Amino acid sequence: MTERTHYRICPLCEACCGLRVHTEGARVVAVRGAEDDVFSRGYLCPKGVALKDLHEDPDRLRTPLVRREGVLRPASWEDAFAEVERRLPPLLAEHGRDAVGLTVGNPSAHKMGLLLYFSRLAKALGTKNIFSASTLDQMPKQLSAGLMFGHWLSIPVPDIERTRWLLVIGANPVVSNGSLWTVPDFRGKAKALRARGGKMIVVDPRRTETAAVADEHHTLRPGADVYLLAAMVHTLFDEGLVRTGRLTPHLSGIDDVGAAVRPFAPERVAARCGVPAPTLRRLARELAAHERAAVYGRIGTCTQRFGSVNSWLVDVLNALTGHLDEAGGAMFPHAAAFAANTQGAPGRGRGITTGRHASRVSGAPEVFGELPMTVLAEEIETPGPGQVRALITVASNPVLSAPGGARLSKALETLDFMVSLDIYLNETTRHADVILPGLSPLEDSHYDVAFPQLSFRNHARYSGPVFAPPDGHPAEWRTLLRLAAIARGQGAQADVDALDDQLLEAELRKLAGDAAPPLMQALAGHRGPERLLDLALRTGPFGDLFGRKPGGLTLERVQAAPGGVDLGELAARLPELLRTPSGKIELAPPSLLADLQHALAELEVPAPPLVVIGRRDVRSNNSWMHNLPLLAKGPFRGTLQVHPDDAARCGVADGGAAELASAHGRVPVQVELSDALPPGVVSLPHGWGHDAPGARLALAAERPGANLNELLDVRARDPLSGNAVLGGEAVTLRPR
Ligand SMILES: Nc1nc2c(c(=O)[nH]1)N[C@H]1C(S)=C(S)[C@@H](COP(=O)(O)OP(=O)(O)OC[C@H]3O[C@@H](n4cnc5c(=O)[nH]c(N)nc54)[C@H](O)[C@@H]3O)O[C@H]1N2
Ligand SMILES: Nc1nc2c(c(=O)[nH]1)N[C@H]1C(S)=C(S)[C@@H](COP(=O)(O)OP(=O)(O)OC[C@H]3O[C@@H](n4cnc5c(=O)[nH]c(N)nc54)[C@H](O)[C@@H]3O)O[C@H]1N2
Ligand code: SF4
Ligand SMILES: [Mo]
Repeated sequence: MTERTHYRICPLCEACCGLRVHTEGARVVAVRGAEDDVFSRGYLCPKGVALKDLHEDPDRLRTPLVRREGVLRPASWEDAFAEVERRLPPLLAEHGRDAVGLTVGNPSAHKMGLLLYFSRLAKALGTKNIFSASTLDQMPKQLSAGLMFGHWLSIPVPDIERTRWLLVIGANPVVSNGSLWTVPDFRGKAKALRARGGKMIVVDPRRTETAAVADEHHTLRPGADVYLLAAMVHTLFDEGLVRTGRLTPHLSGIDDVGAAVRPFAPERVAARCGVPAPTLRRLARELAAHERAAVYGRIGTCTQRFGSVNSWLVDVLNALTGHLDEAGGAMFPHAAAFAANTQGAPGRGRGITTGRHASRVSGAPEVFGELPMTVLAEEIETPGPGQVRALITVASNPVLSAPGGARLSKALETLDFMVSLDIYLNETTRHADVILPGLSPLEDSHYDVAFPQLSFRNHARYSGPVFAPPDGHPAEWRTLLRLAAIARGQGAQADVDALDDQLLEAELRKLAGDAAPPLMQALAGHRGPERLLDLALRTGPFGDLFGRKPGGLTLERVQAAPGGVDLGELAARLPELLRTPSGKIELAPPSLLADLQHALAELEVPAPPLVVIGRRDVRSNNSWMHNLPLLAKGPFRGTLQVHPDDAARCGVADGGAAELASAHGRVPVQVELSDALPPGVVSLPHGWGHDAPGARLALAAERPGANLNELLDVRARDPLSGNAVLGGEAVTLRPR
């Protein structure tokens, strides 16, 4: 049989590598990095190779499951949708729209069909109870970017190929392959930075794999980022290092920032940080002195009580040292499609609003249309008007990925109805009444909807399906639209294509008025996500504007370039990108200024003797890739890393069994001694705990690991963004 190769963009993490999938007939022979990919240049990691295992995994669901007499059994698509129609609309009719909750998980950000269509389902449901992985991850960064620059996704990223000095705080891109920063082969780029005389500094409680390729590593006490960052900003003012350059006329609130950081002298906060005051001052001076420098903070800075303040201070540091929007500094990518900051009038906009409603039980404010994932359980448990009685999960596994999984599991059992769009019967979906599986990534087409606006270089890339989907298995956008039709009262038999036309035409009418019908006509060559993509590309900043800019991008043009279209290095975008009502960069949003002062009150709180933080591993991906042979083989990766001093103090040994406990839960763990951690800090990765009865993950269940989130406090949140606190919980450790 002849071997063929197919180009496929990897949908597993934010690096978005271009891959070559080699096939023989219906079989995957090999997966390699695509050398001719204009963006990733041949890079890939073991997870990309494991796409073969994912495609072939016998546990991956290929038909819907419907609960009959208490047991999830294979069913036809018709029967599955009929069951949804039988049970969901009556609940909505009796209890109102908020009676259904919707959770949207991480893979949704990596699937063109899910990302472009889940909002259509959300709108059809009309519920306020929308939850996503964003509030377990990056909502603080989205909030600070929204307040400063006017849109939730206007997030600057280091211009790594030109920078000479890079400070990485609370991120481990050598392992994670980058986040809110699409940067395949971070290790290679970091090496190149140093080879051209540049310097990389890592600030992290753990001496990470990224620290191993850096010039300096500073051990920070968990949760102390706010003090470290505020002390650096303090130093800029204290030592007269503020230089705002070209952006000066576009900046608002510099003096307010100066006043707000005055109490945060390095000498006052150094002990809390665990980083000496002279080092804090030197970091600020080096940042100011280097012509091409950038500060990058990620999940370690977000999943904290002061996550939003931290995210803001990172960009304040870049702005006050003249590194924002400058070559080699922190720059804004220019996405060819779907970026809100390329739409509407340039330079000014409506800005963002939060708190348009609040969660019913805890009163947590809405942020970016969502409520915090950690209030889901209480919204299901607490009776009264607006109680969540039905749930739809879309590619999300909150029983493992959110704090308080055991409690959530119990709550899910009490639901009147639950539907999951998911490819596995796992810890969360085992509670569903209906599971509707998505396609294998190799049966699906792809364009990165979100990540080009976070990419180290501008690009547009598309990949078609490697294999045709199995007969009768709908793409996920069709499944979402069918659910939307049911929620809209149009029934399970509604014509999905007609509904797709109708929704798009209504949007085009809003945007283009009478020009809508000819636009629909011009787009008629595509359906579904491809049609939305063609529209977005053609009307985007590099688009052909439907013939008005000959040579501009269309979907056809991107499809014709199998390694993608390179759109060049990052270029200055301020003030054009701004969408704040003032038309300025808001350096001093009042809510952030106010919250910073709350950090002072916590400065003197004594540190617990032992705290737990998370960890990522190259061969693992959040909660769902532990069932793939290529990734599961080798040493167990879900260990508790413990400093030898702590191990001795607690009486636990390398390889031994122990119990890790907090005020919220206790889990059995396997100990691994490591001096990468400072004494007083242990590390356990999240996403493990695959021993739930009723799940179908045969390989993962062989070494289930422990669920870190059982130890965390569901009430611990960043109050501004609603993001969960995922690090720094006080724990005790003892032999088992
Ligand atoms: N303690 C702690 N907790 C954390 C984190 C941490 O650092 N520490 N990290 C947090 C972060 S950053 C995130 S993003 C979240 C992630 O948490 P979630 O958003 O829950 O995502 P995953 O854990 O990746 O689970 C993905 C789900 O999608 C399903 N799935 C996979 N592919 C597809 C597909 O193609 N279609 C469909 N329909 N389903 C699919 C999987 O079976 C699984 O059920 O976890 C968070 N939880
Ligand atoms: N292999 C692999 N890759 C992944 C994922 C995965 O699960 N596995 N998940 C993907 C997802 S969804 C995301 S969001 C990204 C996340 O990408 P990253 O943000 O790079 O995530 P981590 O590797 O968890 O790095 C966070 C770092 O923060 C440190 N940290 C912990 N507490 C603190 C603190 O209080 N302060 C500071 N400054 N640092 C702290 C941790 O030690 C860790 O090194 O990774 C993505 N890529
Ligand atoms: S780094 Fe690995 S998982 Fe991430 S996109 Fe590249 S190949 Fe896929
Ligand atoms: Mo994430």
